[in-house]
Amino acid sequence: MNSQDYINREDKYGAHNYHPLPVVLERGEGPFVWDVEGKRYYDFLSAYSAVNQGHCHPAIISALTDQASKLTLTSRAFYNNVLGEYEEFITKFFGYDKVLPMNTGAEADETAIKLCRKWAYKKKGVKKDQAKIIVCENNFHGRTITIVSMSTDPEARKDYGPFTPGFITIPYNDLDALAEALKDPDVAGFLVEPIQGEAGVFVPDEGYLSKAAAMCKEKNVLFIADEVQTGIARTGKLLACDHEGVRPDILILGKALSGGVFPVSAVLADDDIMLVIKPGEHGSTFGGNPIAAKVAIAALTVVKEEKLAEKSEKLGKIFRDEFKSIKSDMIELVRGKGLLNAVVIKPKGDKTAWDVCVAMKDNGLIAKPTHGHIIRFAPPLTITEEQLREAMNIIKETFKKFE
Ligand code: IF1
Repeated sequence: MNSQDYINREDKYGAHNYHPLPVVLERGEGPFVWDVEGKRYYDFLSAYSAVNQGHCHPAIISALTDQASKLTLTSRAFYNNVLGEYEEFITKFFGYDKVLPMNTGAEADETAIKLCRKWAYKKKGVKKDQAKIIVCENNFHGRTITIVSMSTDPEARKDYGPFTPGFITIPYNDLDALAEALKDPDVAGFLVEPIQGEAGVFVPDEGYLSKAAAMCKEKNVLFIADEVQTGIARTGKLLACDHEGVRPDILILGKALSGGVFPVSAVLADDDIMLVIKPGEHGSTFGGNPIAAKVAIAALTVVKEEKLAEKSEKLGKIFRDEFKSIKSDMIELVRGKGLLNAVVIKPKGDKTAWDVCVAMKDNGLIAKPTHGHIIRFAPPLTITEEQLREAMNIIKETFKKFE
């Protein structure tokens, strides 16, 4: 079978909820992936920042395989010998009293919404079913009905109504709008991405997060950071909130929490918030399973031992400087933090960001456009400086072809 055969088979038997770049991957190692024809690519998407530790990191894979041959799942109906080890590890790693383990980012966001609402009724005294959560325009927090109820993206919402009530939408990076929304006494929380990833890597103004967090504190509103994509060293710090010394009341993690080898997500908070959820009031079959627990410990250990946040900070600066030196009338601007970057593409004739991505693929580097004209560049944080510069050459050569 060749790539087209694989593509045709997926088209026939799989739902058409994606339009992937025409490349069929078979193997991954570190910053590289190989297609079924044996061609090697630099992976500059990292599964949307789930593979920060590089593909198939040996320490994470052995944690996965060791545990998988012992005990994979007990459900939470019983205790097991691994969950508590993970709970202690991750709460100390991020500095919170407690963790509520889930599987996907969307589940973690849903959990944070439920936790915030219950806290509002039990602790803040908001009237039953009146709790509101402030969210930002162009947010992305997942794809469940309640989460798309918060979305301002017509494509994410079209024909999926009716929607969950209780959300107030404000412009991102706008403290006046936040101040206005915070006047509502029924507001329970402010759910925000420290950098808006899906929207196109929008980095807010310096001080936005710290001022927003302070405004929430003053109004007894929970500051909820969705670090599913920006967390785990991606932006040059362990958490994107760390750039401004902000400690979220509720922290949402996912993706690279497992190094991309298993669905693992988590919600962290202190006791005064987390303990409003009592036994039987929330849960998940796989949430906190022994494999997820061991994999997450290994994935976080790699982040610390390989100093991935420092690497991301250093290499991100090199990436943006190198990109700014590329002379191309298709490059409008490059923005980002650490190794979460995006380039805004100006179409040239009928050539768009998609054509640039296809050309980069032919030259050995894969990335994908978002919102038509923005290309996200997010390699694994384990990429070396030499490899990054080699990848930059591929990008430069590609843009030359469009001159
Ligand atoms: C897809 C986007 C990125 C996220 C944040 C929660 C979630 C995500 C900040 C939900 C997930 C993924 C979803 C994936 C593509 C990717 C994505 F383009 F869709 F928006 F990264 F930007 N919070 N983002 O970014 O986590 O339930 O997926 O584990 O849906 O195709 P999930």
